[in-house]
Amino acid sequence: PTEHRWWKEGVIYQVYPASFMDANGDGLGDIRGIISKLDYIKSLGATTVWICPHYDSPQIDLGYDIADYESVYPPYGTLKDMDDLIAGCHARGLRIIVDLVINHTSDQHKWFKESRSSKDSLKRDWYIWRPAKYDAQGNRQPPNNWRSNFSTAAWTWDEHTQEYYLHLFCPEQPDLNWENPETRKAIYATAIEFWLKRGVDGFRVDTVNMYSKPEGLPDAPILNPDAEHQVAASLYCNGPRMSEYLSEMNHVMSPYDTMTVGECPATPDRNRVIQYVSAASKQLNMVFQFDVVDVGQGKETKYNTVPFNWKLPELKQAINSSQSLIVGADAWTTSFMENHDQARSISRFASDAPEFRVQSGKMLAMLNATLSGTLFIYQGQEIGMINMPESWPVSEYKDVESSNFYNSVARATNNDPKALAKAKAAIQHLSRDHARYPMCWDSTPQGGYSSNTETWMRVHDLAGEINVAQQESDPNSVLAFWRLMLQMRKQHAAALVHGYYEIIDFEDEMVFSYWKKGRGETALVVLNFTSQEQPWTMPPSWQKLGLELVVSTQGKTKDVPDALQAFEGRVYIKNH
Ligand code: TEU
Repeated sequence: PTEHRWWKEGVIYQVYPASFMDANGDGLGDIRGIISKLDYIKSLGATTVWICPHYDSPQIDLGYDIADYESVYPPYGTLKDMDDLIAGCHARGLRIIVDLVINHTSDQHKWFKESRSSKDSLKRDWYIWRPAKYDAQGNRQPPNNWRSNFSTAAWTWDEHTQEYYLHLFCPEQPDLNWENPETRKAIYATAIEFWLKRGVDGFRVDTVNMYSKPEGLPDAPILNPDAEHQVAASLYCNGPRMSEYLSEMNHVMSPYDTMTVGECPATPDRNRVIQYVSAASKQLNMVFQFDVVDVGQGKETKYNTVPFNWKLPELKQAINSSQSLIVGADAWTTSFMENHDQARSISRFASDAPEFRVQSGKMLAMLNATLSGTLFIYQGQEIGMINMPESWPVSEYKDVESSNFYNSVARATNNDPKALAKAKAAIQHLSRDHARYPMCWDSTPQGGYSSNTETWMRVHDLAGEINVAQQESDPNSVLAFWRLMLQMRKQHAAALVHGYYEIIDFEDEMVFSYWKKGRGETALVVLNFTSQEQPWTMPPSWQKLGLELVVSTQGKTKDVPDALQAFEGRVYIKNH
């Protein structure tokens, strides 16, 4: 990885508009709120801001159901506010990327309204319509057995035109038909060029590997014979024309100095990923692989698991799959553990118990900030925000993914208390809602997020303790430690951003240590993933003396005893 591009050493801070900062006091975040926090984002050491969907939308899937690519969701603000946000970023030397959601639109998009108006509509073929199938008893059945990503069928029957349409997510998110060149042209003009002309610096590309559907839309293999619909990701991800579409899209962006990061679920095959992200293939600059965030999740459905049902070697291996992309290929990669679709990393991968959560947050900061690739931080991760309190009732969970899942269990088991308790435990651990409750800014009411007592999601019970203002004044805070790690990452980019990752202790279930070998310098990272002290000794090839050292429990320091404290992390750096 030699070619230097601005995004390679970038640190990208992800903002979820609904939950970041409410400037107008309506209980929902907005663009003006984001603008008011740009200095804070810059102060972290971030170089780029990623804004989750800001477009006009019925908000069935929190903005990932877009009704108009060229206008802003009115409660968030106006096009003028977006122009000010773009200018505000650029004035501070920050870049800005926005979400590009083009696998599907909202069912309220004018294209879909036209498409559904009649079988003869000029836009009929812009979405994926199919006639019904009938079983032996003459019952109407969808064209295939696919399940959507949100626990329901992937097809919805349209009474008016007597056909089914495909939606890999909610019924309110019909999939666009990418096979139609006219549709692709319209997507590029409205969703991509419109925003590049306004000055955005790139895109996080939603569900980037789902545009090309397999020929004939075949049934998925039956994984769960009791289920009405089957998981079909292996069929609809990475379809036959993906590379063609992405090359075309890349070409549309080529006059601009952009970056793209594609969201790439269900793609365990390294060679497939390399095809998307190798510089030579000119498709995407990098992708988010799912190996890390999938650790501990159920296979057939993510919630079909029990908390902490994973071992440390699985995490090491998962990290290897993204880190290895830069070895022996002209490809680039990403480092991230959180986003708006994932529960909080402290609660999932370490401990959110009061006595451990600060240590856990710092140790995970060290992990994230020492991995190669472009680094992504999700709002609140930098202050160690944790999952929603377990005492909150299921009614506090607002997201369609968790509520559909919970309701499907209730229906399937006729409200069996044991099944519901298991389902509740799963969403308490893994729901997307944990990333979506309001950002905690200070100890004032509503955590400084809003002046309105009616916030769209409930403010965390611990907002008075875990917040930005409190940590700004504490040199031992998670926030202070993230800042230190980001400085260090910049200073030692050769090892930390570009270096090769080599696991030292693959089998160890308590301690995670690895080398990062870069040009001119090597880093040794050691992380204790347990709540107990762990013995550890420096590899014999290394001498303690003369190494630069950062310890998560102390900051920059000269020397420490060998044994690692609970959830302690260390990074040693040696120049060659
Ligand atoms: O997510 C795509 C995706 O694959 C999700 O099903 C993801 O695996 C899940 O949310 C994990 O719990 C993207 C967006 O990031 C997500 O917010 C949207 O809901 C989805 O696309 C549809 O646009």
